[in-house]
Amino acid sequence: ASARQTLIGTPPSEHRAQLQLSIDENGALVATVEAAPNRTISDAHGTENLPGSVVRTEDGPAVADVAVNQAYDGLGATFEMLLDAFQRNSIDGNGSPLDATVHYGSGYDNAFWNGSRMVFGDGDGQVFQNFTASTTVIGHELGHGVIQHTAGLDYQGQPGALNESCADVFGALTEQHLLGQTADQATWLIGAGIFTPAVHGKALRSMLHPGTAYDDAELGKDPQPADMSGYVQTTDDNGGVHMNSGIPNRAFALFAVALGGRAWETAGSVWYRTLSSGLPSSATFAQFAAATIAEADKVSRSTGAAARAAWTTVGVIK
Ligand code: ASN
Ligand code: ZN
Repeated sequence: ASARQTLIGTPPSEHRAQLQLSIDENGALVATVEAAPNRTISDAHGTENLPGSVVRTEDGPAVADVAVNQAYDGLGATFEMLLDAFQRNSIDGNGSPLDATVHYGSGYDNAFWNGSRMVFGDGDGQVFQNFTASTTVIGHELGHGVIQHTAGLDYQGQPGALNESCADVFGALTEQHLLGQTADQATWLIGAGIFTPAVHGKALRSMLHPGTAYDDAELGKDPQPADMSGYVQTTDDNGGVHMNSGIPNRAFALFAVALGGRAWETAGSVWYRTLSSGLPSSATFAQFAAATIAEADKVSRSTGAAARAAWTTVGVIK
């Protein structure tokens, strides 16, 4: 222990992290981050006042309110995925606390990352129910925090759609990691379980089959394009960030399924390294594709070829 502390120092105690050094079977030095989450869940009690009152803290017992426990567990699942898959200690990579507010607003039909915390509405009860019910939604919102601390993709146009897509990637990987699913076992759905039974639909989005997540009399049809021929030019929603994200979402899912195995260990690590290796915040689809292919090529020729094939299928590269 003393040799380790001499080498790397002792992390501040509030970060609750420890770097473990070991020698692997090839004699190489391996560094592993050992860390624990630091969660605080607050309740806005149906108002739009943040943060609201604290209702559950780290290592505190489960409470009577299901939404509080769902948020607590979903934050934990995301934390564990980031640590296990990418050796990333929380949102900022340095043990940042995980803060969330539930019961935000009245009949509030969304969840969001506000730059420092996750905020969850209860839904209007007609179309949406409680947004904490979906691990993919929680992983998505926390993923926005990771993106903010890495590539910082601009929330507009193509970099905005990449920001949305990468948040979906973190959401999907969180659920797959929690359930121990391989890429071919996964649903690749984002937000399954937040529609009320009245809605004709499976989820908010489908990463593998964009445009097929719902088809409902009230909501309409899932508008996501599956390739560049359907790219949506609009000034709504920061340039259609939640629509055009379907294109890179499908590239990721196709890549992960082609590689097989656990997506957080394969395709996920290629995407994560792309986000954290100097990608410009203004990256276009083509720039992002080239960067993921460069990272995939470092893994192996076949990994690079699979990445190229996926981006070709969705029409981003020729
Ligand atoms: N749930 C949405 C998202 O995280 C909220 C938003 O558009 N800001 O993308
Ligand atoms: Zn988002």
